[in-house]
Amino acid sequence: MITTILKERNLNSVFLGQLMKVINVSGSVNSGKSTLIGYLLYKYSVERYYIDLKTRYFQMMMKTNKVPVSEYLANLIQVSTDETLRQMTMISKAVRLKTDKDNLVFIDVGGHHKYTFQVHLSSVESDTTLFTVGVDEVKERAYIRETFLTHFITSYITRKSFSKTPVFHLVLTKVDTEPNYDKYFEQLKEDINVITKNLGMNDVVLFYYTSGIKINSINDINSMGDHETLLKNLLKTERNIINEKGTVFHVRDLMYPERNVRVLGGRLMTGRIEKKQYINTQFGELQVKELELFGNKVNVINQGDYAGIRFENDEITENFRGGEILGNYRLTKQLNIRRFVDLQDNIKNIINELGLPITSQHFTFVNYKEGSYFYTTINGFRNKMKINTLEKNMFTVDLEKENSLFLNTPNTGIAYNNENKLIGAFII
Ligand SMILES: Nc1nc2c(ncn2[C@@H]2O[C@H](COP(=O)(O)OP(=O)(O)OP(=O)(O)O)[C@@H](O)[C@H]2O)c(=O)[nH]1
Ligand SMILES: [Mg+2]
Repeated sequence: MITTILKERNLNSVFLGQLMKVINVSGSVNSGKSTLIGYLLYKYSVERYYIDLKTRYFQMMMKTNKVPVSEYLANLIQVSTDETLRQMTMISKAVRLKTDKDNLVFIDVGGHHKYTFQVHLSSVESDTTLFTVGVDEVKERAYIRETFLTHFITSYITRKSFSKTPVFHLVLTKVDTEPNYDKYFEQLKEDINVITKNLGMNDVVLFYYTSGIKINSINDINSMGDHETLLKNLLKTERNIINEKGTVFHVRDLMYPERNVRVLGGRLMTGRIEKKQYINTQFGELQVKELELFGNKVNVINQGDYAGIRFENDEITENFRGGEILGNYRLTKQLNIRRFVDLQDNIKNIINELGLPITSQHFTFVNYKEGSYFYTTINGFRNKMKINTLEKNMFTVDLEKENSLFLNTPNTGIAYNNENKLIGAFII
C-alpha cells in the first residue's frame, strides 16, 4: 500500500516539477524562530507579492501601534494582530517558501511552554526539524529552564514513534549580539552531545549553523552566518511518508480568505484523501467531498467550522496557519499505558553533567503514584492524566481534557509536567 502511494507521489512530483518539504521550527521563546523563517522568506522566496503584502501590513502596524521594526521579519509569517502587538507567536502556522527549485513549508510555533503541544503536532507533520537556540541561551545554559530541551526530546520521540529519521538542524541565533559567539557555538555542540548521550539518541543526525540578523529598517537588514547552507540542506530534506493507518491529521487555517476553512496538511501521514472515502473524525465518520477552492480542486471533509482539505498534487496554494489535530482515534476516557519511559533521571543527569544547580532550573519533577497527575498532548490540547492504578511502568489513567475543543482521545504518548516540560513518554 505504501509503495502505491510512493509511486503516486513520484508521478505527482514529476508532473508538478515541484516538491514540498515540511520543516517544523522549534526552540525556546524568543530564540529567533519567526525572525529566522521570516529572513529566509525575505531573502529567498520567489513569491514577492506575499512579502510585499505582509510588509505593507507591518508598516501600518508600526505607524498605528508603534510596533518596533525589529519585529518586521517575524511579522512576515505572523497572522493575528494580537501576535504583532504582543511580539510573540501564539498560533502555530505554516508558511510556504517557494524557491525556483523546490517548495519548503515551515511550520512556526510559539516557544512559550504554554504552546509546547504545537511542537508535538508540527513534528508529526514535518520531514525534518529546525531548532533555534539563542546565543544568550547557550551562555546561560538555559536549555532546561526554557523549552528547548522539551522541544528537542519531543521532536525526537515523535519522529521515532512514526519511524522517521531524526534529522535535526540546529541554528545558533543572534550571533551578531555576541563577539565571542564561536566559543558558544562550540559550547552548544558539546552540550547537545551531553544531552543526546544521556537520552540514548544514538541515531540522531545533527547539522549546526550560525545566524545573526539585525533589522535596522525594512530596507536595511544585516545578516551574518550560514543561511545559504541552511537553505541548501533543507532543500535536500528527504520526505517522509508515515503512518498510513492510524492516521493523524493536522488541521490548519487557511490564511486567506475564509477564516473558517481549515486546511488538512495531512499528506505526510495519510496518503491520499480520496473522493468519497470515509474518514474517521472527532465528529464521527465523514465522507470526503470534492470542492473547488482558490481555483484548485480539493478533497474536503467538513463539519461546521472544520474542514479537512487535501489539495490535489500535494500543493498548498496559499500560506496557511493553524491548528489542531483531527484523527483516526478511539474515543475514550481511560487509557491503558503499556509502558512508561520515565525520562526524569536522564534530565537530572543532564542537569548534573552541564553543571547546573537543580534548584534554579524551574523544573518540577513528578512523583508518580496513584492519584497523581501528569499531562499530555492529545489532538493539540493539553490533557490531564490522573493515575488510577500503577504497577511497575504500567498505568491506567483517567483523561481529563483541558481547554480542548475535542474529545479525549489517545495519541502518541509524550508526558509533560505541569509546566509543559517533558518528563517521559508512553505507549498506549
Ligand atoms: N540582534 C538580533 N536580534 C534577533 C535575532 N533573531 C531574533 N532577534 C530578535 O529577538 C526577538 C525575538 O525574535 P522572534 O523571532 O520573535 O523569536 P521567536 O523564537 O519566534 O519567539 P516566540 O515566537 O515568542 O517563541 C525579536 O525582537 C527579534 O528581532 C538575531 O539574529 N539578532
Ligand atoms: Mg515566533
